[in-house]
Amino acid sequence: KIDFAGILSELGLKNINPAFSTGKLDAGKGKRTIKEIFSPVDGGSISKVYFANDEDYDHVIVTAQKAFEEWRQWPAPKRGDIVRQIGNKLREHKDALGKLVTWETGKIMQEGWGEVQEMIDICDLAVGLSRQLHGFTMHSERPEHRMYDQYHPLGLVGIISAFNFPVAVWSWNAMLAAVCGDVCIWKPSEKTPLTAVACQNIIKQVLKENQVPEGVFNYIIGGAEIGARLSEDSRIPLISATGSTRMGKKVGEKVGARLGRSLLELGGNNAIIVTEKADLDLAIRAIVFGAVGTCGQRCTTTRRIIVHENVYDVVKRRLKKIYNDLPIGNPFKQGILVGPLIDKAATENYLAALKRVVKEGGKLITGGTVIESREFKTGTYVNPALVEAKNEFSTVQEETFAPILYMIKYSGPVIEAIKIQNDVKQGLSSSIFSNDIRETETFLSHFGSDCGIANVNIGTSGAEIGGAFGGEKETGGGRESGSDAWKVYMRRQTNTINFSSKLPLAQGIKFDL
Ligand code: UN1
Repeated sequence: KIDFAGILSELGLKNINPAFSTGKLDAGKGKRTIKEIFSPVDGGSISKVYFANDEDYDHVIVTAQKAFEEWRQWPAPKRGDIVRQIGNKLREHKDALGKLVTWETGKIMQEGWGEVQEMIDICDLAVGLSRQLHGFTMHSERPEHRMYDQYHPLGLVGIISAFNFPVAVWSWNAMLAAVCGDVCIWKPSEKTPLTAVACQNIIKQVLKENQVPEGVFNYIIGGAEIGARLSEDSRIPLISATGSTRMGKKVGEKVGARLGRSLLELGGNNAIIVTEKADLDLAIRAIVFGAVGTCGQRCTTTRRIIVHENVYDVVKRRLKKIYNDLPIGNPFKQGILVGPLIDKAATENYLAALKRVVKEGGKLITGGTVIESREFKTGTYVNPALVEAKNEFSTVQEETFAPILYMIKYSGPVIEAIKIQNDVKQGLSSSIFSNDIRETETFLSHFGSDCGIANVNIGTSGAEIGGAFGGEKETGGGRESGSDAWKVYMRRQTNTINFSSKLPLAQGIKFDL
């Protein structure tokens, strides 16, 4: 039994929740629309939220600007200490926040908790990073000169996040940005604003206890118009956006027009290559988790498998058997592996894509139907689909945010499979299953996978936060999370210092006055 009222009260959610996080404006005043948020799990109402108006937007930005002036004066390890405490608060509320994620998105509880764990992990990474924001030192060509580069706080960071990872994506950006000395303005997906309000409520006490200036962590609830305003706003040097390629192109264009910086993490069309040398037990497990996990709504979801002709039939048989038996249902129930899609519109997209691919010559092997019964009245529960298809079908070339797995056959050496894999517009995640080092190294080489993530004997989804996360081509080129992804949140400065009594010029230029 889930104590829903308990979750709302632990996370400080009210009957109607504020449209933004800062300032003295009473969230109930002024002209604001109210949106009721319904759960994809059972169609029931969770809570309500105000949408921000124009005045709210300006208020948040001005508060954030003021906060930045102060926050950048805090030593980075002190900022890291705030993030450490935020991580601990998330540990305390992991259960409730994970359940709210499940409630609002429909992902299974294991994944709801997993998402909060990802937030905790990035906090830990950011704490260490707060003492390691280092540049290089170089040797100058001039005598008695010193050269180095350093990283300074950048300013305001706009974070536009998607419904499918409603809280983790915020934390990857916000925690790094915070230790870098930036302040964040988070626009969560309008489909999942309550988890955002909950995050703010969780961290509120830490911010207050430590006298962190008001406006270092902000959220603002609204639709696409808020995203557009953030993108056009030259007070915001960096916009980090996660979502569809269509959305990313709009954001990228607007940010580009003012020569701002953008970090784009957009659609994927991720494939797993299964060669004749694959350990099929591992491959099948990875394919199923990658394709039906989160009901096919991760940007890293496995959308295509490219299977060698000699093992194709056995892979198809085994997948069909598993697909016919998938535990689909209420994501709060233990043992359920596939929850609902986010809303009815997603179900419609799912059905439309299946119809299109069949028209193009694809063959539906199993699944592809909506589950309607007394238990499932929402129209959001579907049977994941397994489809035999060709890579060149226009439907296969697109990312459909639903559990459709396209099976594609290849023959000949692994390079043929890699060619098929790369022959899409997106470039996020990829993987190969093979125990042959020649095949796996070819896949990882400069003429191998063209994706931002390339795995061996691991599926396409479920990346750890220690690595840089993101992809190439229409995926947008941005990198979040680990490795040196923090650099995008700072401005770099090169410094040359002369401690000699002369003024020699670089390149040996003579300029005698
Ligand atoms: C996303 O779907 O936007 O690698 C992020 C993964 C997760 C993150 C997915 N760690 O699948």
